[in-house]
Amino acid sequence: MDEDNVGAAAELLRGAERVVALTGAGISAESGVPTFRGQDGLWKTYRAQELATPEAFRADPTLVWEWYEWRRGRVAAVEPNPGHRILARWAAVFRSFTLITQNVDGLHARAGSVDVLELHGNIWKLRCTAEGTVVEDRRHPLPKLPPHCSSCGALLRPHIVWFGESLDGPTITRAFAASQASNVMLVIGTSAVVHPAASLPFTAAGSGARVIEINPEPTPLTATAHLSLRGQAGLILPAIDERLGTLRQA
Ligand code: BJW
Repeated sequence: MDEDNVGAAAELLRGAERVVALTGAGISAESGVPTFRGQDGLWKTYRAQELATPEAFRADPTLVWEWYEWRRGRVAAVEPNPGHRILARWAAVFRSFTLITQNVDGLHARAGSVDVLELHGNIWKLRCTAEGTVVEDRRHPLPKLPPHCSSCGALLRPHIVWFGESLDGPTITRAFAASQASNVMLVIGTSAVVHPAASLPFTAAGSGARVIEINPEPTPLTATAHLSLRGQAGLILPAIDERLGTLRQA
């Protein structure tokens, strides 16, 4: 691990009052949840346009649901890792700490984070395609595929933002406002290619925030980030946390 960069990240965080963390699939990789892109990513085996679009769901709801059932099973079988847990703890360390995630796995909440801005929805929630009502349903496997709304009988869909769909207005508005107001923004485990989430760190940097990227690989954000820490989030976040503790005591 690059100890100098860990120290530099802790120094930036020590003086920060308003901190934002944006996470992507990489933070859950060490828990055993597959990422989307890259060597072992989901999109290597499955084609996004056949599964993660409203058109795919309209064409074959059972196929799409089978894929989500498989993913619900994987997520149910894993635990949050030290990266999730440090971010949950940091809510009490900084005057203002906003956690924004692109992940739908709910692992941040299971690690103890509250008020997480889930930009792309949640795999444990189902939405009625007719009424738009959202219900939480943690059963796995679901008794019947595809599931239907108990009130009107219409198809239920995963409460997830697919390609070409709009993000929840209040959630993305809060995410941009927090990014714009931040002193430091951590960008952890995202390939930084899916918008509008990928625009958040650029908004933060443009408003004067220091941007710290944590990722084993370079991304389109790397050139703009003030610090890039190469490696696994589950190792780097605890290392920063330890250094931060030492600095705060000094
Ligand atoms: C580790 C690690 C370890 C590994 N530690 N790190 C502007 C420009 C161009 C296009 C658009 C634009 N605005 C909108 C668009 C269209 C589109 C888009 O962005 N397309 C681009 C791909 C080109 N966006 C949308 O359609 C969005 N809707 C929208 O904007 O509506 C209005 C509109 C529509 C159309 C045109 C214009 C406006 C909706 C986006 C919804 C994204 N949904 C998905 C799928 C959900 C389905 C599901 O989960 O089942 O969300 S896509 C998928 O990608 C998923 C993720 O949340 C998202 C981001 O992926 P993430 O998290 O970055 O994961 P990976 O796998 O890409 O990267 C993992 C990273 O971790 C890697 O970098 C690894 O190196 C790293 N890593 N181990 C730390 N241990």
